[in-house]
Amino acid sequence: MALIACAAIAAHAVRAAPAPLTVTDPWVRATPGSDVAAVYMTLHNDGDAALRIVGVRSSLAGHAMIHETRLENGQSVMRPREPLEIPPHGSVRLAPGGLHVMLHMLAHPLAVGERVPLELLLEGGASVAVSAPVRPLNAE
Ligand SMILES: [Cu+2]
Repeated sequence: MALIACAAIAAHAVRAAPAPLTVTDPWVRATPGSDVAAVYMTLHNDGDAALRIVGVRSSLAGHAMIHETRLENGQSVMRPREPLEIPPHGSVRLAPGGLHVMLHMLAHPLAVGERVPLELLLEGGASVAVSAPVRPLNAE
């Protein structure tokens, strides 16, 4: 009986534990006439262990994943960057010209001021919800 009670408490603790991930200043760059868009934000790990983002989902996009823009042979290219690790008590910035969440197959063209829901999927099963407002194409 005591064993069953312990197992139940442990299962509850795992499910209830919030990920120590703080997301600040999320935003999406509007891309008129396109069904792709890039999402930017700053991620901060408030915990003592590294966090790894292993995937991203959005109800507004058929496919979402973390990309990194890099210069290769003088050309700007985008490459998948998953998992993305955030060191203990460290920050990772997703910003124009670097890391971003790439949204593909958008359900509709994004309007400035609209909010895009995202779910960051962490290694171990936790997830963090993000609501990113859409800013104009010329936003920095
Ligand atoms: Cu991209």
